[in-house]
Order: sequence, then C-alpha cells, then structure tokens
Amino acid sequence: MIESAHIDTFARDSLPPASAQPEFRFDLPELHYPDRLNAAAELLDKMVERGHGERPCILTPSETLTYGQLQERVNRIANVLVKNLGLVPGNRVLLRSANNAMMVVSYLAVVKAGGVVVATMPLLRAKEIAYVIGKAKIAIALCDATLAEEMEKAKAAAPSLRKLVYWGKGGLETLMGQEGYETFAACDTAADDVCLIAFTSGTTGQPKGTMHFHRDLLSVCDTYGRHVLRANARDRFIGSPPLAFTFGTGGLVFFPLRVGASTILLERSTPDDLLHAIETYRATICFTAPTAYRAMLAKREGRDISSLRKCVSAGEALPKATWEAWHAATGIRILDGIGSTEMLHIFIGSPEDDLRPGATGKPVPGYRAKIIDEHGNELPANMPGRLVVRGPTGCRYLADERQKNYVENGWNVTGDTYLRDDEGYFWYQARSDDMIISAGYNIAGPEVESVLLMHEAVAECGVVGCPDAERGQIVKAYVVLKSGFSGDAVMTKSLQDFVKAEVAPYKYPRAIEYVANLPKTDTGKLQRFRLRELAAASAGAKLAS
Ligand code: 3UK
Repeated sequence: MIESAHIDTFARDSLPPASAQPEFRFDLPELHYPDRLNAAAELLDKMVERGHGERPCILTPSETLTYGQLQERVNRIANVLVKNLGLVPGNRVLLRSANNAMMVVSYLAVVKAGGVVVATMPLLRAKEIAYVIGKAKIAIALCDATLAEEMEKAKAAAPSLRKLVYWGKGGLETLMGQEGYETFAACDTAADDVCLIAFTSGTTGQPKGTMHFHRDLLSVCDTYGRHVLRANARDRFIGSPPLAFTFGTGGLVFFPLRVGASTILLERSTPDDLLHAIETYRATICFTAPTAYRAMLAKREGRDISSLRKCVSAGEALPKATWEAWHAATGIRILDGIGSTEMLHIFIGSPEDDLRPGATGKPVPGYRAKIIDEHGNELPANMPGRLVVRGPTGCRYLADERQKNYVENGWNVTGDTYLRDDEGYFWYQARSDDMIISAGYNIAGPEVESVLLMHEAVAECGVVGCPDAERGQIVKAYVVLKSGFSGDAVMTKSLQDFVKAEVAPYKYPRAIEYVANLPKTDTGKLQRFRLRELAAASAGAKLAS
C-alpha cells in the first residue's frame, strides 16, 4: 500500500469500502503513474522545468499570466494556506468564484499543498453552500470578494468554517505578498490521495460529493486529452462551463496545462461573450454545451471565429441537426462526448476522423463501455439498455448511500439509456428515468427534441411524458420559438406533422406548449424533471376542471 500524505484523514476515511467501489483499470502504459504524485506539480512545475516558463498560460480580459508567473502565484497561495491558515494535508478548502485567474491559482495551490479542493458554482445560495461545507467538513475557504454576501450568510450557517479569506479586495493579495512566499515545495502526496471533491449539480436529492485522486486529474488528460482531443502547446482553450463543474476544469485547466497550451478565462460566458472572446483572443479549442453552439450559430453574423479548430460538446446529447449546422457554418466537426462528475470527465467520444454525427462516439482509449439489461446481462448491438463503463477513473461518493446505485459488479452505471451499433458507436437515447412510455411504446424524449430542433421555427425545446388517462403518458413538447414565429394552432399542427414525417409517427408530441425559456441547471442542463412536474400539474388541472 502507498503511504498517504494526509494528516487529516477525513477524505480517505469517507471513501466507500473497496467492495462498493468500481473496478479501476489502467490499460494504457501512460496510466502507470509513480506511487508518489502531486497533480499540481505535474501539471505546472513540470511544465516550467521543461522550459515552458515564459509561455502564456492564463489569458483574461484583465491580465496574462505565463506558466512561470502562474507557478509563483500558486506558490504564494500555497504558503498562505499552510503558514497563515494552518492547512495540513488532507484538509478540504472551499473555493468560490467565477472563472478567473485567481480561481485557477487557488485551485492549484490547494492541490500543491496536499489539500482537497471543493469548488462550488458561483450561483449557489447560502443554504446550498452551507450543505457542502457541512458534508465535506470544511474549515478553510477562499472566495472572490464579489461573492461575499452569500458567502457570509453561508458562514453564519456553517459552524465548521473557521477561516475565510477573500481575494479581489486585498485580503488574500496582502497575505500572498509576504517575503519568502515565492517558492513552495509540493506536498509529497500519494497518487491515490484525494485532491478533489466535486459535488454533482443534483437534479434530485442532495448533491453528492465525488472524490478524485491526484492520479485521476492526470488520467483524464492522458486518456481523453491525449487520444481524442489531441491538443498541442500552440492551442488557446476557451469555454463556458464553470470551473466548479468538472467539464470546465478539465477543458479549461487540466487539458491545456497538460500540453503547455494557454487558457482563456471568462467570468461571463453567454454565447455573445463567447463569440466575442473567440474573435478577440483567436481561440482554437472551444468547450461548451449543445445549447450554446445553437445560440452561437444564430448570433455569429459578422464575427470572425475562423481561429477555431476544435469544438467539444458535452453535458447533454448533441443533436445531429446542431452538428450539421455547425459543420456547414464553420467546417468544424464537433466532438460530442459523454462525461460525468463521477467519472471526472469524458469517457465516450471520438476524434474528428472517426466520429458519426448524432452518435456520442466510441469509448475513449483506457475506458470500456457496454450496454446491459435490467439483470446485468450484456445486450447485443442495436438494443437499447443501460450504459455501464469502467476505466482509470470512477465513482467514489463521499459517505453516501447512493454509491450502490452508481456501481454494479465493478461497473459504473451512469443512469443513461444507450445503444451500441454494429460498428461500435454509442448512441444516446435518454436518461434512463426520462424514457416516456406511451400506449406501450418506449419513446426517448431527446430523439423527439432533436427532430423538433430541425424545424425552422424552433430555438429550444424539451420533451417529456405527461400523465394521460388513456395512454399512461403522452409525449409533450415545451417549445421556445425563434423570434418572428408565433405559437398558435397552425404552428402546433406544423410541428406535429414535421415530427411524424421524420420519425415513427407514434413519437409525435400530442401536446405542445410554448414557453419563453426552459428550466436549466447551473451547468446548463435541461431540467426535464421540472418539465415533468409542469406537465403533471397541467394534466391534473385538466382532470379536475
Ligand atoms: C449527461 C450526456 C448525452 C448524461 C460532464 C463532460 O455532464 C457532465 O457531468 P454531470 O455529472 O452529468 C452527467 C450526465 O449528463 N450527459 C453528459 N454528456 C452527455 N448525455 N450526451 C452527452 N454528450 O446523462 C450523464 O450521465 O453534470 C460532461 C465532462 C465532465 C462532466 N462532469
């Protein structure tokens, strides 16, 4: 057994028992890491040692940091954590900020000092922040001063939090400036010491803390990053996901640093902001969600985004229509990929030269995936069933009963229904609990959504099952129309006929409701459970009237 560097053993003690963990596989030579490994030293110090010190690393509207400058700042905050805030290896540190340079500096400083990062979405409210502090037993927090109001309320509600320092108003900056703080020897952590607890955005129930090791941060770079994304040191990464969402940390921190590239950080990243910044910074690789690609298509008139060479989409299924429209407009073949907070990053997704528009792709080298039935038996090609995966990363919930729902016989059960075709490509159907069952037919809401999105009037849509006395459920679509179209009976008929002409007619939405926007999570995912609640409420009202 490798000896842990953790003096505070809370994270290690809260790991699920080995029998409840998935089986971890290290099937590629690049995944054979040394026993002693510090991910921050590996991602940053190694790059400086290899001569990248003068290269640009972080670009923001207010500053540019080279690898060398980033290293010095990381050392300064690591010293503050240890010398001023009393951090010992294994302590959790709460980080709160929009995507900016200090957030990345703080993140890497915690990892370098042997602490455990708990980054939270900027939009969280005091109650949600206090839950995280309590669950992960956090005593130290670093926070952007612009988020002070909610942070103070959370502190009042979370007694374990003892030290809270803000940046942006001088508090942290003053501490960092102390003499002798410019160097810091990385904590000699074990490859399997926990360095990150990432909380799920929790569509139902309390958020779950997923624990990841130092080696996991490198594993995602050396699987997806190396074999699918294939970035290089000249790349400039950009994107919208928050750094507290592992889709964002991978795409905007781990992957660029692993290859010596630079990363553009935006505090605000609406589709307009993103387009503007791609043009300004000549970004080459973009990470965002399907909705944002659609919105950028509608707004790209007059913008020069020709610097882009790669685009990654995750978080939700990328409809074929969106893939094709983006390809027609930019010539870029979007890389769809499914990842999860539990798995840390993308585990199915194919490079440009081996993808199928509309499919998620093939398992990322280093991962295996299969489709199983309700009893756990593997299904043959073209049969929809439950997706399970395993590889170098996997689910380890922080003291959570729900571990048993995500891990079955050593495989991670993502909760998605997929099918694998004869060529080995994986096609997303729906979240397993989102399947609509209408008059005995199984209907995948996302398939109907992807058809509706091909209609000229549809900007966004969400399709769910609505309780129905006769059919059990009917297919109901919530539709946001593009400007200039109106949601009347003629439109409803046009949308219904359109769906019937594209896919098996039993899938058409018998009910359509027009809305101004759709409910989304902080990570930009459509909240189908909210639409289901709305649908159930309106059906109930109808029955009562
Ligand atoms: C869904 C997808 C279809 C799927 C994530 C990339 O989304 C991420 O993590 P979350 O924990 O959600 C996981 C769930 O989201 N999903 C994600 N990507 C796709 N469905 N096609 C896709 N391409 O239901 C999955 O189980 O929020 C994504 C990297 C890191 C991440 N954490």
